[in-house]
Amino acid sequence: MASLAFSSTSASPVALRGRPNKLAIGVAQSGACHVSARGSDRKARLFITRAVAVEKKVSRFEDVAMAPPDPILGVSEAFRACTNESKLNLGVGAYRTEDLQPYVLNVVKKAEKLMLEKGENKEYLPIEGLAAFNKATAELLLGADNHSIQSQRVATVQGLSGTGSLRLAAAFINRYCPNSKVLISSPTWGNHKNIFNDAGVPWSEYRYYDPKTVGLDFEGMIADIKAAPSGSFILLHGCAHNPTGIDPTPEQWTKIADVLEEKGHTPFFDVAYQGFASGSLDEDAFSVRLFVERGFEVFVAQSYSKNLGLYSERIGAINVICSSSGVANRVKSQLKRLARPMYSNPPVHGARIVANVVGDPNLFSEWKAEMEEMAGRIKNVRKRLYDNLSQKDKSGKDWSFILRQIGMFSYTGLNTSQSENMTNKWHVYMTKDGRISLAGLSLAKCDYLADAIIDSYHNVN
Ligand code: PLA
Repeated sequence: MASLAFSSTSASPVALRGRPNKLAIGVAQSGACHVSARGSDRKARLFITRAVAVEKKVSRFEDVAMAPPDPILGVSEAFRACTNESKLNLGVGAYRTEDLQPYVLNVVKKAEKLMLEKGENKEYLPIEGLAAFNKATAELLLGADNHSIQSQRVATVQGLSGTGSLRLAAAFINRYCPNSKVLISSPTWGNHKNIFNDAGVPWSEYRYYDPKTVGLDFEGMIADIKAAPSGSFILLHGCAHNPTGIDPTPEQWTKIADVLEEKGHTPFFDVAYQGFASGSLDEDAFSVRLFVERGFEVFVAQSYSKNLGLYSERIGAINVICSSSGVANRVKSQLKRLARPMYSNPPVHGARIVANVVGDPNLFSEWKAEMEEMAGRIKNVRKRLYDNLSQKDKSGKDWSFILRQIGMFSYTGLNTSQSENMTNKWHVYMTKDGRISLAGLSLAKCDYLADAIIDSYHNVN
């Protein structure tokens, strides 16, 4: 008789499969029983081997630490878990209707209907993505008659929305400009740092936001860009800077271009809000077009999450405007080479939606009208919030900076504890840097939000 520290029935590998390993050990330790080894020592050894294997397999990942929740997407998780009726999700930049419901654009529904009627197949796309999409996206960004397009100097590769496009460009920088640094604004969209960290690209910050004026620290920005090693990549938000909502003026953009030229830096634009900031696609592309016009080689990551509401379709692009068509061809070939082992080729659905909307004059003008409407709703909410704050706050504080900010967000100036008070006391879910997404706010809720902001600002240090 052999005494084994497990039950021959319940501790069988099949029975254990799918159970948490800790439970398996519990069984192994407490369920001691006798198993007959008569007839076959081998059988008994097998059981022992299995038991040892089970015990050893606590987990090879036991030392993996819990990752912190994402500072932006984690806010939505916390919001979903909250049961308070007044709760508001002003964390992630996702457009909501006045009833605070997600919005699918009518042009998207129409394009999808067209796509269904065409009955297109689901074959793999080429690595660089859907040709009609790539053409449309570069034209939207630069203008169809832009010289860089006419002379085939633009390398466009469809990406996994803005994030995936930024990540692909970061991988390119890591491989082909390994000693270059990327300069990012302080503050910036939090994921920029993760993207460059994971791609192994060194980065540092340039001054951008001045808390004293709640405006742009233009002098600081220029000084830091000047001080960066020549040939750095300077990450710029094409429009509607996230999180501050503060953009340089056209004159300031020109000065920024002068400094980049002087230092031999390469501009790298993140364009996540084209058309969403001002309501006009062309106006919001001003900064990018200025740099292209001036003859820079430019990186531009684009996203259709916000302007077409295609958040979960993961549709965007990376464009590299090069000095010759030969360089553009080679750059594109290397972007494809980087994409292939990462995700092979991009998804087709969102690309077809964009291509159909942009390619059809009626849908295109309908899209522009819908975009204006969305941008307009956000502007109305911004104004109402400002009105409520200035009427209710008797301290004399000037809230007019809210009106000067543009895009989806308002950077309220609330610090971490004040932002936490917004959530803990008022059930207003927002990022800890004091950013609120006005796209998730309704006119009806401005009054409540103003009370929450005034309380948090004046009563919490
Ligand atoms: N670049 C900037 C400046 C962004 O604000 C965002 C999205 C992206 C890129 C990436 O968007 P995409 O991958 O969906 O195209 N920022 C959001 C969402 C709206 C997020 O954090 O992912 C935000 O709440 O800041």
